[in-house]
Amino acid sequence: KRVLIFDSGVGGLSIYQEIYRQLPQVQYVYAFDDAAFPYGELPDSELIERTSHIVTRLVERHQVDLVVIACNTASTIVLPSLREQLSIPVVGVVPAIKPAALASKRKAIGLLATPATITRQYTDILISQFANDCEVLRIGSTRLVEMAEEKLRGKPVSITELREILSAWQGKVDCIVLGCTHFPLIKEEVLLAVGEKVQVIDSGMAIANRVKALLGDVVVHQQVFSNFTYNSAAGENAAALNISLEQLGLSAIESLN
Ligand code: DGN
Repeated sequence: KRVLIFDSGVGGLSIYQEIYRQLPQVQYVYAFDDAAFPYGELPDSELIERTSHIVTRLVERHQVDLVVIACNTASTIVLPSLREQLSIPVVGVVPAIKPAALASKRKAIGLLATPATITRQYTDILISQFANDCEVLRIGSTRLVEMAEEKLRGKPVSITELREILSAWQGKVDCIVLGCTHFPLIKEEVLLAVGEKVQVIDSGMAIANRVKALLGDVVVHQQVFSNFTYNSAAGENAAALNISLEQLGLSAIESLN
């Protein structure tokens, strides 16, 4: 079985790690659209068009059995059209509002995502469906996405800068939703910056469970695939990222051009 994981940048690697933990015998293709990064600033129509184009092409090229749109910004808008175009399961990643609402004792949640995700109708619906007994304070930040990318390229995250971005939450929330797949990559830094006892929730494990259920029992015929293809729409950042990929135990870079 082969799974395609797609994001605008390195964020989807946080989702890949969770899925791989549960399904190490599956073959993975990782694709990131660094030509249009960051997605949190793109108009909706362009985002839908780009992701449909790239993902349908990759599905065909790599003959995958399942797609994970490992990007909240894309998932909260492109899933209906992608599912219409593809005949294989498409799993989206959206903010983990429901588990956060259940976990929050003070009924005060912080949602950390991209500027696009926090204003999406999809997000409003999630909140009114699962967290209408909670106060949900939203922070949308592109800078945080960049900081996660920089971390994977070897630049340390500035806790002071992070603290400033998160300052509106000081003492107000007891549960934080990481509503962008880049953010689990800087989870420790977020906890440090918040500096108090908060629970941090992301969507990784739920996605891995869903992928496992959809793929069913993966039969391994003698051969174990640990092959991982790294796909970049523009290819320009691929070389810089290769170091981190090696650290993650991944290999192979392929350009989409
Ligand atoms: N990783 C993406 C998400 O989960 O929303 C967004 C990153 C970006 O392109 N801004």
